This record gives sequence, C-alpha cells and structure tokens, in this order.
Amino acid sequence: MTERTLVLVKPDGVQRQLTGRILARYEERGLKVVGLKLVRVERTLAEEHYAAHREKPFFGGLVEFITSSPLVAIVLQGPNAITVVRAINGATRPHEAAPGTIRGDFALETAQNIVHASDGPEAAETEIALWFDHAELLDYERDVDRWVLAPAE
Ligand code: FUP
Repeated sequence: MTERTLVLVKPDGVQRQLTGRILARYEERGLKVVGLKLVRVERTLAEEHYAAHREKPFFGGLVEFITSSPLVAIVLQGPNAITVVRAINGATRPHEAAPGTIRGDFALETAQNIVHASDGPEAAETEIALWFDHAELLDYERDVDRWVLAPAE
C-alpha cells in the first residue's frame, strides 16, 4: 500500500553534515520526496511532536535537543514507506541498530540518534499535518517510477 511518512534529520544529523547522505539513502531505495524543508523548531512544536513521551524522564532533554539547532523535515512516499523508512533508520538505540542502517552507521547515543521516522499510519498522518502545510506537500509524477513501482494489478 502506498504510504507517506515523516522523517526528521535531527540537529545532530544536520550539524554533522549528514543530511545529503541520509536523504540519498531514502532516494536510492526508490522513495519519493514529497515534502522537504529546513526548520528552526519552536518549543511548542517540539512538545507536540513528542507528546507521547511527555511523562518520560528524558522528555525535557529531548525537547532541548530537538530545538537546539535547525533540523530537516522530510515527507517520503512509496509502497510501505513507514516500515521501509524505519528499517533504513535502524533501531532506536544505536547499539542495537544493524550496520548498514543510518543509526547503525552514524550514531552511538539514543538521545542523539540522527533521525526520526513515524512509527505507524496514525502517527504518520498526525506528524505530517503537524510539520507541513497541505500546500507544502507536492504530488508529482516521476519517470523512474516505471522502473521502481510494479504496475497496479
Ligand atoms: P523512535 O520511534 O525510534 O524515534 O523512538 P522513540 O519514540 O521510542 O523515542 C523518541 C526519541 O526519544 C528517540 F529518538 C530518542 C529519545 N529517547 C531517549 O532519549 N531515551 C530513551 O530511553 C528513549 C528515547
């Protein structure tokens, strides 16, 4: 099923100049970029994005971190995009992330694990609406889709 998912290249990824390499991994897989921007994150947006973690001990640090420097917000589209992107990113805790994943290759700390991706269809819908205006999401055809996507049955 075609899905859309939200990815954040968090401040550590941007500061470490990994944005291009990270974006390339999603593009090379065949996923389509339908939204993309550099964002200086307001505290209210950060708190809303991580609302599910409000009661956790790491919540304060998480909000501090995500607002500390600009991040890159991306919406990716493709078959099973939510699952595919989480697999590309690797496990939340980098010491559990397989080599070849973004976290398995670039991160050591859970609190600075480079990327965020929506963890399910509901989260994806909520998060995309939180980070992007409708007009910022572009629907367009790619010639390469003939080679990336199987014909509809
Ligand atoms: P993920 O879906 O992979 O982003 O992971 P979670 O939603 O469980 O966690 C969200 C963010 O909270 C992580 F990216 C990093 C941070 N976190 C911590 O700092 N410590 C923890 O023990 C768990 C998560």
